[in-house]
Amino acid sequence: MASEKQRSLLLESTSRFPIPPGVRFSYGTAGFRSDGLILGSTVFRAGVLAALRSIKTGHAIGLMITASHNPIFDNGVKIADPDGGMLTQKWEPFADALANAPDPQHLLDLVVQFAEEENIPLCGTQSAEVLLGRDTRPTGESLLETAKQGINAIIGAVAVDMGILTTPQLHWIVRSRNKGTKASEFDYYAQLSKSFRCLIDLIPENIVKSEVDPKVLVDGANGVGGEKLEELKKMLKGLDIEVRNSGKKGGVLNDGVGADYVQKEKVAPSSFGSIDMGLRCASLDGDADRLVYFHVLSASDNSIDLIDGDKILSLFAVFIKEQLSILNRNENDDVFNSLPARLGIVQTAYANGASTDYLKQMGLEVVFTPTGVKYLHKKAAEYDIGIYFEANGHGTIIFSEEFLSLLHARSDELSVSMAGSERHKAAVRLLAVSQLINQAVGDALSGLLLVEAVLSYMGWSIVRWSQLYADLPSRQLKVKVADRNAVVTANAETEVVQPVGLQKLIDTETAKYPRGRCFIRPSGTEDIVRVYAEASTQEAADRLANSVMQLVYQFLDFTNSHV
Ligand code: 16G
Ligand code: MG
Repeated sequence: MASEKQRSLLLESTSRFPIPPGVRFSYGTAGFRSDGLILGSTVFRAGVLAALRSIKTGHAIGLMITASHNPIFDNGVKIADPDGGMLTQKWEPFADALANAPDPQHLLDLVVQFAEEENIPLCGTQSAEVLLGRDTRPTGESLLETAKQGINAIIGAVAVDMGILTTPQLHWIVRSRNKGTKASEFDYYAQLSKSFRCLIDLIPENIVKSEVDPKVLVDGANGVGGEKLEELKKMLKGLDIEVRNSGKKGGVLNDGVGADYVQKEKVAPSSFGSIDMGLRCASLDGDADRLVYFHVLSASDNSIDLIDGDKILSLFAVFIKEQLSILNRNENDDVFNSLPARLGIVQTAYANGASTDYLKQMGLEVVFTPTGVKYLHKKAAEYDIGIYFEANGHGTIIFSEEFLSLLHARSDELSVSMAGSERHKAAVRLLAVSQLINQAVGDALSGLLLVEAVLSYMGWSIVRWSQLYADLPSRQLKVKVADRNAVVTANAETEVVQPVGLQKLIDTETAKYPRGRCFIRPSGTEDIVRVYAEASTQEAADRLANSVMQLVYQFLDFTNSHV
């Protein structure tokens, strides 16, 4: 039961942040997002929710103020669960209901009812901790203050302002704090730089290094990622990083820059051009949870060869598979015993078909989930080592706790019986990867360092990496319809189940094109339906996408006129 004091505190605090009329907020794929100026009530309520989640779990929760790759005047809020992952999906309907409660009394009723259902005590003796972070957007500071008020509206909850952070840094900090390991921003840099150094120190001597350019140029999207990369750089040895679009020289966040722009438009971001031809370039998104690479192709225009999340995933898969096979190589030693590991690759329907073919040819197990990190991460966690990436550059590698402790034990054994052997080094490398790569969520900074370490290990230039396989030409289209939720999909978004009959026509259309593949899904972040098509030529992919777009119009107009 909620105490009287709690009830009146919540009523009084909520009344200070009325919801704007005529707007409906939706938790969407990864949190609330909209124009930053109308987000006060939503962020306040997200603060309330985070405090309740902390009471429920008995651990610290993260609350991040960011709108990722959206334009600068948008803002948003993402919530991190105790393990550093996304807020449990079970609470999403509550988040939606809370954000849209029309007045303080409705909100109080919702909270009281939910707290009863979830057994969350609100009697005044509970405690809760919420760690807050924000990116560099102009509305960030005041929204963070608003979130604090939401947290403080729950008796016993404490808000800890961690200041400006990347989204993955906050997730990492939440996870580390709850695990009882070192958890400050400085600790994050220290762990990343130490594990990176370890991987570099273990590069075999016989690698031909001449192919690898010593320098990487990084587009910081004029956001928090560029700023934090400058911090990380100070602690790194063995890598030359030049940060551009760090936001310091007046560029606008996500405006003609950043991973989303580069990946969608397939052009170089601003401040990059023909002068960089052939050099290894990377791009972060606005809150640094996405990473793509590219190199500039032409002196006359801004065209690039894009190396997207699928190819980053493939590079990581090659490296991890190799380390596992070295670790389990029988070198006729007396003490041989293998450490089998289930290695799983997780992709979405947006993964280029050529990447999936390549990974399967390597003998890897590839599985698919719907779009959105919460789905991929959960699936990847079913393996000893799960590697997941979306084509847009969001992904990471996760190691199960069980496998990590076996690996630690094996590394200790080998350090006695076979110190300095390749098998021992492989164990140490895998442990270093588990420290370097963010286990909580996709992280452009840690991903960048792992790419750099693996390329050095392989002795590969960016061109060699890009040649792992050739992407199939693809096309994405946005279709504006009256109600995007009229589209319901199944089988990891590859099949339309509603409107009935549409999938059959998509199949017929797709079958006309060699290597054709096409799917549609309602966006979780924009009010549109997305069409994705790929085929053996660009022209064919374009035509397939266009004809399926026409089908969507036909069907959704039909659907709407009969609702
Ligand atoms: C969000 C998701 C991203 C997904 C994208 C799809 C997280 C942290 N972010 O940005 O993974 O690819 O939405 O957007 O989950 P869409 O639904 O508009 O296509
Ligand atoms: Mg992002």
